[in-house]
Amino acid sequence: MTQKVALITGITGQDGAYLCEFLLKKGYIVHGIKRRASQFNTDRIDHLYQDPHIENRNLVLHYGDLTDSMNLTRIIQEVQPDEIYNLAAMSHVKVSFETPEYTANADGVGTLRILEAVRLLGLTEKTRIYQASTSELYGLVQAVPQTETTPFYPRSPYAVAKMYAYWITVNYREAYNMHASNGILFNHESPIRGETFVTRKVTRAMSRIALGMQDTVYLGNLDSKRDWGHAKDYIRAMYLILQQDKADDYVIATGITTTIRDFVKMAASEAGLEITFKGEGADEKGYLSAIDETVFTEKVGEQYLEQMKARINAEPLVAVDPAYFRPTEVDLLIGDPTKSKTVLGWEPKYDLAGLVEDMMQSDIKLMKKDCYLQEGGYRTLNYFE
Ligand code: NDP
Ligand code: GDR
Repeated sequence: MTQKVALITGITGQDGAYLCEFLLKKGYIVHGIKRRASQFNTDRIDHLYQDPHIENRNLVLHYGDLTDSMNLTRIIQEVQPDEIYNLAAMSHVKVSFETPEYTANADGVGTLRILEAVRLLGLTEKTRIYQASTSELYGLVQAVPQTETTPFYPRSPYAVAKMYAYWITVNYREAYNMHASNGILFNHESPIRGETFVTRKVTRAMSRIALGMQDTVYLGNLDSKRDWGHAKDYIRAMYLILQQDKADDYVIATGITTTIRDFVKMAASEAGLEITFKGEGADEKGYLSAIDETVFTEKVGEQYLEQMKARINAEPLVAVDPAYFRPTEVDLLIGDPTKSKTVLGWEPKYDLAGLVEDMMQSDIKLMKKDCYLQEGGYRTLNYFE
C-alpha cells in the first residue's frame, strides 16, 4: 500500500508537533512548513527529526510562511499532499490587537493562499484540507453551549481573521467541490502549550513559586470561562475529520467550562497548595491559605517546604495586572461536541483534572531542572511574561 502524504503548516507549534508524531505513527510521510528564525525553533519536534542525508525519510521540513503565496504553491506542488493540515497562525488573541494587519494576512489570507494553490495546481480531487478554526469565532455570547450552528460574533483581530478563513474554506468546498473542512476547536492545552497562554503561564508559575524561584504571578481577567481539553485528544479529531468521505465542519470541545480563577486553584493544588482569592477586579489577589504537606513533599520536595510555609497568609501568590486585559473579551466558551462524537466517533481521553495533572507534573520537573542549573550558577532565567 502506498504511504499517505501529509503537509502540516505550523508543525513547530503545539498542535503541529503532536499531529506530526501521530501521523508518523500511522505510517504517513509528513512534510512540515517551518519559519526561518534567528535561533532554532524546532524544539517541539526535535525528537522526531531525521537527518536529511538519510534516504527515504518520512519527515521532511521546508522553510515557508503563510504570507508567501509563491513559497506555498511551490511546496504544495513538490509535495503533492493527500492531506493538508493548516495549523499555522499568529495564534495569540491579545497579541492580535497589537499586530492586526499581520494577523489578517497570516491567519485569514494565508488560508486562501493554500486553498487557491491546491485549486490552481489541479489537486482538488486529490488533496483534502483541514482548517484550524476556533471557538473564538463565537466571541460575544449568542447562545450556549456553542454548536456548529451558533452564530459567530468575533471579538478580536485574531477571531475576525479566523472568521475569513472559516468562510473561505466553506466557500471553496461549495464552489469547487473541494474536500475542505473546518475543525472549530475549543481551547486545548498540554505540557508543550506556548508559555504565554494562560494555562501554561499558570502551571509554570505555580511550579516556580513552589520551588521558591518566583514570588508572584500577574494575570489578567480571572472571570472568563474556557472549555479546556488536551491537545493530544484534539489532534486525533483533526485526523478523523479528514478521513470522512464528505467534508464538513465540526465542534471539538469537552462541554465543561471553568474560570481562570478555578484553573489557578486546580494547578496550585497539584503541588499541595491551597489558594484563596480576596478582593475584586484589579485588586483581586490569591493568597496561600494552606499546604497539604504530604502532597507538597511528594510532588515538589521536602527541602522547599519550610520556605513555602512562611508564605501562608503572607504576600499574595497571584495578583491582577490590567495590562493583560483585552480591549474586548470573550467571557464564556462552552462547546457541544455531540456532532463530532456521533459522526466522527471522537472521544476525549483526558478530563480537566487529568490535563492539569499532566501539565503540572511536566512543569515541576522542568522548573526543577532550571532551579538546579540556577543554584549551580549555570543559568539565570526570567519567566515573567
Ligand atoms: P501555536 O501558536 O503553538 O503554533 C502556531 C504555529 O504557526 C507555529 O508553528 C508557528 O511557527 C506557526 N506560524 C505562525 N505564523 C506563521 C506564518 N506566518 N507562516 C508560517 N507559520 C506560522 O498554535 P497551536 O498549535 O496552539 O494552534 C494551532 C492552530 O490552531 C492555530 O491556527 C490556532 O490559531 C488554532 N487554534 C488553536 C487552539 C488552541 O487552543 N491551541 C484552539 C483553536 C484553534 P513558530 O513556531 O515559528 O512561531
Ligand atoms: P484564548 O487563550 O485567548 O482563549 O485563545 P488564552 O490562554 O490566551 O486566554 C484565555 C483567557 O484567560 C484570560 N487571561 C489571560 N490570558 C493570558 N494569555 N495571559 C494572562 O495573563 C491572562 N490572565 C487572564 C484571557 O483574558 C482569556 O479570557 C486560545 C488560543 O490558543 C487561540 O489561538 C485559540 O483560537 C483559542 O484559545 C480557542
